[in-house]
Amino acid sequence: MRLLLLTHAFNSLTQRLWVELTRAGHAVSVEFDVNDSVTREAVAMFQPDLIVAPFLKRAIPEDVWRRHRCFIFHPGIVGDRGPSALDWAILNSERRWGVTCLQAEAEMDAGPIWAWKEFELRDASKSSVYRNEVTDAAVRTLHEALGRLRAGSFRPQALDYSDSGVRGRWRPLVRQADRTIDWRADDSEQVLHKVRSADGNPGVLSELFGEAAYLYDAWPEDTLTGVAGELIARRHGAVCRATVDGAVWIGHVKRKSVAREHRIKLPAARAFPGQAAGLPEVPVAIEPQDTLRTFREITYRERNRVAYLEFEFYNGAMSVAQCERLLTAYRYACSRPVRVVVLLGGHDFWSNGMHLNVIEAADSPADESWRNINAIDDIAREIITTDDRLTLAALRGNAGAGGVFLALAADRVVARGGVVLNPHYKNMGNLYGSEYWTYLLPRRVGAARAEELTENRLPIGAVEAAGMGLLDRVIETDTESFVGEVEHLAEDIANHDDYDTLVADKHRLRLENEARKPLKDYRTAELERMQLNFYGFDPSYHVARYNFVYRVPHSRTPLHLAVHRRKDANSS
Ligand code: COA
Ligand code: THG
Repeated sequence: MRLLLLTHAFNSLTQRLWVELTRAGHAVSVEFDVNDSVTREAVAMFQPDLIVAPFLKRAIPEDVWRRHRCFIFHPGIVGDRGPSALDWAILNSERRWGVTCLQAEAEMDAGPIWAWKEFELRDASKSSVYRNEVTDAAVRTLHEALGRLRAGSFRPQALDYSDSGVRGRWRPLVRQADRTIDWRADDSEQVLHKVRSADGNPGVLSELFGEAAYLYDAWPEDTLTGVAGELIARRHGAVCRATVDGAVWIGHVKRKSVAREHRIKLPAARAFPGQAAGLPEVPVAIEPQDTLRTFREITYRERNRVAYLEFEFYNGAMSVAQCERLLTAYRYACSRPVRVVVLLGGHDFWSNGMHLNVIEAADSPADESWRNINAIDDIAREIITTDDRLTLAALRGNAGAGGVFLALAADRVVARGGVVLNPHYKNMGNLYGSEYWTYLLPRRVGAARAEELTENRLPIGAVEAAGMGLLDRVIETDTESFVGEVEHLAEDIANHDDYDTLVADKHRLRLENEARKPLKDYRTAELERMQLNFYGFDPSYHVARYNFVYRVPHSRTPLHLAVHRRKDANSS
């Protein structure tokens, strides 16, 4: 079929559906929902058999949905309607939630239902539920709906609120007043809940250091206490605030009442540098000695001669300081009597490369970019040159740009089946990229494929990635069971009869490669190009980063996605 993905943005859900539909053999094109006339134009050009809308903020025009069937993917159970589905599900502490595929009609989200799936609502942020449970359920819903459409005889069910099985209902847009934190009354669980219901967007509007700010990235704290509402500590980028029954950490904030150039989401201590400096820095060991909860981005543990490093960096973005801490943690792992070091990344993202928001906020974004890329390169080099044990990158969540190549630094790379990779830099203003990608990518997929991947700038699914050798293996589970599977795999490697041979082979291969072309030469050549991106005459990278960080709305769909707008587009 010819499928048009009509969407507000090419976000993680849209990318996953793009991957699934392409894998199923459909001709897929993408149009951003910029305005009605652009949508009409796209439909006229592509002549889709079906329009798929995974992420829309506006109504599809009547002439479009009357002439073309449109599948809306709504992140709610049957009967749930409105623009804040997941926000309400979290605020109302729903136990089960779901995804519904309905056909667009005049009344928003009230059209006939083609398919739906439910899942247990995990205690996590809105965006985490969206990137995991909602995305996996949407994929299953999509395949079921397409099967029914193909079968021909299926009649979609009209929404009927008199049916006792219909639990959902219309809910309006969540207002800030619906989740205002009362620091003198709300306990820690209530604070966490409210922040999670609004994380990643729009955030909970509260106040910090006496100034209005949106809060994100909240973590529980089981030890520290203080007078409710007072800021009592800082750790790395986060600040700790006392509640009536304990305290919570706030990792990221966006200041509200400042000039536009300061209104971006940043680590809390970075957004309020002067004020945060006055708080006591409370250190934490990377190796938990108890089950007490606290803010800890990097976690180390080991079992049966395997080391596990998790790095729960918000949005997968890695600033200079975060890279330095990760490098220290990696070196610690390599100092331990372990045979395999597993790099688990974070729950939602393995890594998305350098921290574009922190770079944007720096006095000199060019200098900060330079420091950031070097800090990531230092980690990549340390992993590549680890010659006395084996390394495994295990991707629970997506990776993009430098984050993908950092994963390739490990000896083996495995991913959860639902993972989507973006192994390219060009979308960020023609960034050349580093992370030793010119060494790591061709040796896995060959020079031609490497060129294709970096030029096409398309997402690829874990299955396709494994097919071309970019990954070694796909593990088909959900995010929650993935780590258990990885533990089996890592222990198998550690206990393998040939373990010593594998390490010796790896060491020998590295020496051969080094003799052919020293690792530092790859880095030098990549960084020469990056220096041009950062300091050269062409400001594309700085412009693209600005647009990305400030979420400047798209004015058109890029041609690598809008196949129907390409001059060469005449294939099926
Ligand atoms: N630095 C800072 N923030 C980043 C980031 C980075 N490198 N990568 C992703 N993010 C943020 C996004 O801004 C977004 O923020 P939000 O909290 O305001 O929503 C969030 O992470 C990702 O949201 P989501 O909608 O799930 O992402 P996506 O699936 O649409 O996009 C990527 C995934 C990787 C394709 C996209 O985020 C991207 O292009 N990132 C930039 C990658 C890059 O160029 N890195 C620098 C080069 S090393
Ligand atoms: N039929 C048609 N178009 C659609 C849907 C449909 N477009 C997408 C929509 N379903 C699913 N998403 C939304 C998006 C917004 C709203 C409801 C469902 C909504 N928005 C408020 C408004 O427009 O006034 C304000 C929201 C805001 O400001 O964010 O109610 O079934 N044809």
